[in-house]
Amino acid sequence: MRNKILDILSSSQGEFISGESISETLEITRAAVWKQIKNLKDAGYVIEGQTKKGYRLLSTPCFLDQWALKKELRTNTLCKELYLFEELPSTNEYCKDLVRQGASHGTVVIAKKQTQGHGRMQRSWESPLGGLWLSVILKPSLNLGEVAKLTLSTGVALGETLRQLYDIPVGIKWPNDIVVEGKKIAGILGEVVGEWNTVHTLILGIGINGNFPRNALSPDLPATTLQDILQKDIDLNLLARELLRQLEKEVSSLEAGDSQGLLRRWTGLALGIGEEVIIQRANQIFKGIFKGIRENGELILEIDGQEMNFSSGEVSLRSEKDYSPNQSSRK
Ligand code: BT5
Repeated sequence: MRNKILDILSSSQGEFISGESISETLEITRAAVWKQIKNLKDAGYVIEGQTKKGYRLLSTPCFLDQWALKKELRTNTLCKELYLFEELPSTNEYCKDLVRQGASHGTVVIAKKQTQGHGRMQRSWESPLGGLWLSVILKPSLNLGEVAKLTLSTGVALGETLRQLYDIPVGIKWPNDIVVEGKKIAGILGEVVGEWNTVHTLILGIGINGNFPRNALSPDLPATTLQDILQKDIDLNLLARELLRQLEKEVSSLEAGDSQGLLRRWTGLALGIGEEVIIQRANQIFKGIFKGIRENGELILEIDGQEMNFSSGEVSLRSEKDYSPNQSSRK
């Protein structure tokens, strides 16, 4: 009923629509209409009511809401199925259950808050209320090697979305940290599930620090939030929609075989290319020039004229100015 009222209000495109006409269309009492409108207002919808004219929808809430998110979703395959939770341990873990139950390509799971969000190698991911904690189930027409590139595609989609919506100087720190002025604002976790030989399923987890202050996170993290940067709350539904649209574009481009395009777009957003960087692998330190990445996402480091490749699982990258030399080093 709630969504039907929203459909009616939004279809009148800003014009007033009488309580009587809503009650007739939905075959409910005027009092029931009034109650639903009150609930919607309490949920953050701004609805103007005038005794003679009726109601009109002025704006949708900026916090996550299923109807508001799906309203202007311009995707073809992503988000046909949407699960939105007040709280989950982890949206990626929830997706794993859905995959076991046969969830389809493009299913999206969002939680307003996560209690056991995680990053790569089971590192913890802090996910307070106000962020966008989202996972997408993808079953793309790609072989396993290509599927792995989708985390690069997600970095591009995320970088483009944040630049276009908020005009902020985001960059990608290899392999896939999304950073503003040296501080992480979003992270990506891609997990391939399923057997060899079957359709490869990828769960793409994306976490964006949205409408909460920086101090809601542990003080030692080099992190920032959109609220801190923009000094206002943003519409999380719009952010999710635009991100899914950009992601769909990237998935299609990879399915069409355009790895070179992906590499070009990734490089355009990457931080530190051409600069001297430090790579730490276990206790070894490698210092060299960050030349870029290979098509498979490996980082190319030039050391004394020789190129070395590093894959993301095992190393961490720092620019030389961030490096504090009180750690064991060999090179
Ligand atoms: C990531 O891992 O950056 C991937 C994060 C993916 C989170 C999403 S949220 C939706 C989905 N459900 C999940 O359970 N996960 C995904 P990694 O590169 O391993 O970075 C993890 C490190 O980032 C931690 O060890 C902290 O140092 C730092 N960190 C933790 N929470 C953070 C936050 N909210 N903002 C910035 N940095 C954070």
